[in-house]
Amino acid sequence: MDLNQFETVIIETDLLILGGGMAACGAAFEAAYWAKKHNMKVTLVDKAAMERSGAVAMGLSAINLYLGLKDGKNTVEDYVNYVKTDLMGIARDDLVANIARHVDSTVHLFEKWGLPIWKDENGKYIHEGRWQIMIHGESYKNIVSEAAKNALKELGSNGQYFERIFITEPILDGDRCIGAAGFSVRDNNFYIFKAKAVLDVMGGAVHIFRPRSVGEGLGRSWYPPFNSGAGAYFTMKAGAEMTCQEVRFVPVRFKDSYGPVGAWFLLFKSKATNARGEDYMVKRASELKKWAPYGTALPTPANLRNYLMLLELEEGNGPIYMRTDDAIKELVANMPDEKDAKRKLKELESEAWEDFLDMTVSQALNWAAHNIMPEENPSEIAACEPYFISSHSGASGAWISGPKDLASDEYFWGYDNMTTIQGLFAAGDASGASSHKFSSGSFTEGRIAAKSAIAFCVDNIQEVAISQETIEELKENILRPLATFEQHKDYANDEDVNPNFIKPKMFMFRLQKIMDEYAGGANVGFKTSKPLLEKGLEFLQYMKEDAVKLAASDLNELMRCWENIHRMWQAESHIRTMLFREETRWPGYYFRTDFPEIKEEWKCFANCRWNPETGEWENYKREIIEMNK
Ligand code: SFD
Ligand code: AMP
Repeated sequence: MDLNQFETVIIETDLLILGGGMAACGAAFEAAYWAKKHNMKVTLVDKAAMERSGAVAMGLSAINLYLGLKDGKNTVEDYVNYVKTDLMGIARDDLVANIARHVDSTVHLFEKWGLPIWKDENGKYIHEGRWQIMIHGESYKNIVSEAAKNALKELGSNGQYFERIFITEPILDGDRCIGAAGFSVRDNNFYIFKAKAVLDVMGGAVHIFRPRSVGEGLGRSWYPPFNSGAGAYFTMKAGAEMTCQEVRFVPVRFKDSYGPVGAWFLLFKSKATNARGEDYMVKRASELKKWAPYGTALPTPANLRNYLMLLELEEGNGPIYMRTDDAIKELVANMPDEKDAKRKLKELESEAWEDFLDMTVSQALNWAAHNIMPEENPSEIAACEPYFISSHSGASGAWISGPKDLASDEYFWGYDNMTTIQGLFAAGDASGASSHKFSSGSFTEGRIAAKSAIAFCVDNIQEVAISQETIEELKENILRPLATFEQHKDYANDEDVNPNFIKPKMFMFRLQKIMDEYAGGANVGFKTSKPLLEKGLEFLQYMKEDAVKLAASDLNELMRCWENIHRMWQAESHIRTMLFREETRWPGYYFRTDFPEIKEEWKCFANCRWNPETGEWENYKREIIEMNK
C-alpha cells in the first residue's frame, strides 16, 4: 500500500464524542439539546456502524438498571449500598448515585422511542430482579442509535457523525486534551479531530486474557471482541489518573456460547449445582463469613458467587449445572390446573429461548446443536475469561470528577465526569469506580458527561490549535505498521512468519498467553502472586519493545495492530495495580495466593497514572469517602 495515497482530513468541532455505543448515544442525544442553546458543534466518531456497534450489537433481553423511583419501593441510597457491597466496599457513592437518580428517565425515553418492555396485566414493567426489567431487546441498539443520530441531524451543520473511523491517539496541549487522531478502516484517509472538549466513550476491553474459546471458536467471547481497550488507552495515554484497574470482571455464563444467567437466577429462580446436585451456595455458606461484611450481605456479591463455584471445581466436583429443568418444573408445579400448567410451560419455554435469541444468539444454536431442551435438561455453566468493563460488575476506568452536590471536595474538580486532564471526559465502560450502570446507566452517564462537556466548551470558547509537526508525527506513527509490512513483505514466502515484523494476531496470542499464565487467567483458576505478576510484567516489557515492529497488510490489519497496542496498555496497568494491592478482595475475580485475605488497610481505591513526561507509571491509594447526603 502506497502511504503517499493517504489524505489527511482535519475536522473541527466543539464537542468530540469518541465511540458510538450506549454512552455515546446518550451523549449525542443530550449534547444536541445543550449545543442548540449555545450554538456549539457536536461530532461523534465510531469505529463501526452505530446501528449495531458496541456491546449491545446483538441486542439485550433485560435492562439491568431501573429504580422505579416513582413507585417508591427503591431509593437511590439502596442502589448505592447494593453496588458498593457487590464491589466489596470499593465504589464511588457520588458517581453511582448520580447515575441512579437519573436513570429512570432514560428508560422511559427508550420506551418512547419504541423499545418493547415486558408489562404485566396492570401495565407495570415486569421485573427480572429488584433492579432489572425484561425487554424484547433484539433491536435495542438500532432503536437507541436512531434517536442519537436524529438528535445530531437536528443540529444541521452543527451535528455530524462518522462511522468506521478507528481512533488511536489523544492529542494534547499541555494538560488539556484538544482532539484525537485516527484513520478510516474503509478508505485511505487519516483523520485529525480538533475539539474544545473530548468525551471518551470507547467501551471496555476484551481478548486481553486468553479466551476459553481458542482455535475452534476464536473470537467468541461474552463481551464483544471489538471493544479492545481504546476507552482505557485513550485516557491513560493522555496522562489521566485511572482507578480500579485491578478490578476485572469474570462473569459466569452458559458454557462455550456465553449465554446470560441473570434471567435464570432471578426471573426463573433457578439454582446452580455441582455434578452431584449439591447447591454450592448452601453447601459452602460458611466460607462467605471470611469475606464479611460483604460475604454475609444479600445478594451475595457476584465475585463471591463465582468463588464458591470455583472451589467446587478445584475439588473436582464439576461440571457445574444451571438446573433449568428443575426451575421450570417448580414454576409449573405452582399452577392450579393442568391446562394452566401446559400454557405456563409453553410460555416459559418461549421466554427461555428468547432470553438467548435477544442477546446471545449462538447460545440458542448451541442448545439446538446439543439437543438441549431447557425444560428437560440442565445446562453447563462456567466462569469466563476476565474482561475490563466498569459498566457491569467490574470497575476499571478513568478517575472522574463527581457532581458538585454529591461529591466531597476531593472528588470534585469543576465538571461532572471530567478526568484529571482538562477537557477530557469519560463515561460508560471508560469511567471507573461506578459499577452496575449497564446499558441504561451507561446511556445516562453519557448524558451527564455530555451536558458537562458542553458547559466546558462554553467556559473555554477560545480556538485550539494543533501544529503541522504534531499532525505529521501522529500520521507517521499511526500508519507505521503499513510501512513496515510494505518494506519487509517480500523477505519470506509466508506473510505471517517474517523475522522483520510481527502480525497483530500473533501479537494478540502472545499477550493473551502472558496474561493467562502470569496474571491469573481462566486456565490457572484466576490465581496469581507477586513472582508471577513480576514475571508477566517483564514479558510485557519485551512485548512493548516489539510493538514498533507490528505490521499490517491492509486497513483492517492496521486496526488490529492498534487494537492490540490498546490491549497491551490495559494489560500493563492491570498487572501493575494487582501488584500494588497486597490483599485478595475479590476472590472470584482474582486470587493473590501470597496475600489470600481481605485487609482493612486496603479498603481504598488503588489508582494509577502513566506520566507522559517521564514515561513512568505511578500507583497510589485514594480514600473512599461517602457522598454528601
Ligand atoms: O446479560 C471505538 N450489558 C447489559 N446491560 C443491560 O442493561 N442489560 C443486560 O442484560 C446486559 N447484559 C449484557 C451486556 C452486554 C453484553 C455484550 C451482553 C450482555 C452479551 C452491558 C451493556 O451492554 C454495557 O453496559 C453498555 O453497552 C456499555 O456502554 P458503553 O457505551 O460504555 O460501551 P459500548 O456500548 O460497548 O460502546 C463502545 C463504543 O466504542 C466504539 N469504539 N470507536 C472509535 N475508535 C475506537 N478505537 C473504538 N473502540 C471502540 C465501539 O464501536 C462502540 O460504538 S448481561 O450480561 O447482564
Ligand atoms: P447477568 O446475566 O449475570 O449479567 O445478570 C444480570 C443481572 O442480574 C445483573 O444485574 C446481575 O448482577 C444480576 N444477577 C445475576 N445473577 C444473580 C444472582 N445469582 N443473584 C443476584 N443477582 C444476580
